[in-house]
Amino acid sequence: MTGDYTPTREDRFSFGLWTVGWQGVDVFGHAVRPPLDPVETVHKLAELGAYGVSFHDDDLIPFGADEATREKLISRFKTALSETGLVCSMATTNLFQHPIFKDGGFTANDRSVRRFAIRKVLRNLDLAAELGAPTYVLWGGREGAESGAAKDVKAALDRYKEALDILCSYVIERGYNIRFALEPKPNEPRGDILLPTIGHALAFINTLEHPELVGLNPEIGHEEMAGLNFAHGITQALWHGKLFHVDLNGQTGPRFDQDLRFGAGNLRGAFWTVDALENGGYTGPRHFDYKPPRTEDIEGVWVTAAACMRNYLILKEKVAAFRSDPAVIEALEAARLHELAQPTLGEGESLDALRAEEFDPDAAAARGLAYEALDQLALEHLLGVR
Ligand code: GLT
Ligand code: MN
Ligand code: MN
Repeated sequence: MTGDYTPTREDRFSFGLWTVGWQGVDVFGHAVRPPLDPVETVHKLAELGAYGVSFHDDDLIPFGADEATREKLISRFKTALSETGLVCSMATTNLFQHPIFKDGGFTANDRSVRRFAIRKVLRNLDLAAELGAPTYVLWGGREGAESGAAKDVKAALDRYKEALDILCSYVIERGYNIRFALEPKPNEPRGDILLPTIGHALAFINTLEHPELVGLNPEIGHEEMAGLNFAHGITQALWHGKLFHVDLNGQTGPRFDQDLRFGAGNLRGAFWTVDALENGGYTGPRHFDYKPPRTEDIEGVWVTAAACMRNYLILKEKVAAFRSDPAVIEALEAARLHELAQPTLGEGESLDALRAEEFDPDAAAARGLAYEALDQLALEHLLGVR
């Protein structure tokens, strides 16, 4: 154990303005904290060791603000970025808060709402390009329904695709160096949300005119709400070359979206998530999307932000120790991981050879795979006894 879990810019940690800035308004209660000035957030995140910040248009510029206010707020934000060296690592659009989006943005039945939603995204894309954000997230939390007949799902998917095709053409036409990342979620705030999981979103991307410009921003909590294995999900996204961004947080099983700090909730899942990111070729920001609980004052908020990064670094160290432990290397061998990496047919081998092969299924079936010994080693690394 090195004991030094101080984040540096090289760790590429980033936070959304809306995370530490969450005032605690929920379905049952009022705000518990005063608004946080984005400029203060930028300074504090830089001080804590983050390298990037992300934002929704409305996090920075209140919905409906006039042009002069907008310009002033953008310029203050830019100054804070240049004073601190923090980068704008991602931008996104708020298509869920204003009542106009109660039936969604891109897939609202009301055509005028869809046109307004696209206008809102285009406007913030210009700002994202100006601030140098390489990734533009699209979380369609309001794209969905509470009841069966209210949404024609095929038509809604046509409109979703149309919106993405328009946005991709726009960034190409403008020469922006921006890629889109869809963020799946199964439910909440809508009863059922379209593109509910990583798998649904991956399939959808294949229908687009510019699939190369669209990838994913999966969130731990969102996949776990659906009972899915996050490490497996992001590994498949990486396998498809589609893990453009990631939302790290904590969740305890299938229930409402908890947005706990990273490391809280499913800790074993967090261990395998860090393993998947660190050893799976992910090079993007380690972005935290969580909500500091309503119990905390602003001091407590900064405790949670620091803890997200610290927990990531602790887990990163544990994962590295696990992967380099000679007992683990031996256990992986015993578990035949090297065999899985081998193609099932030999090079140039015919199916005749495969069919003619002598094989004793009972003998093969009797072999244990020793996975439990391997998993116990992982658990002991996580528990800190190895
Ligand atoms: C909202 C949501 C998050 C998304 C954000 C991006 S907004 O806070 O709960 O999961 O990542 O739009
Ligand atoms: Mn969430
Ligand atoms: Mn998210």
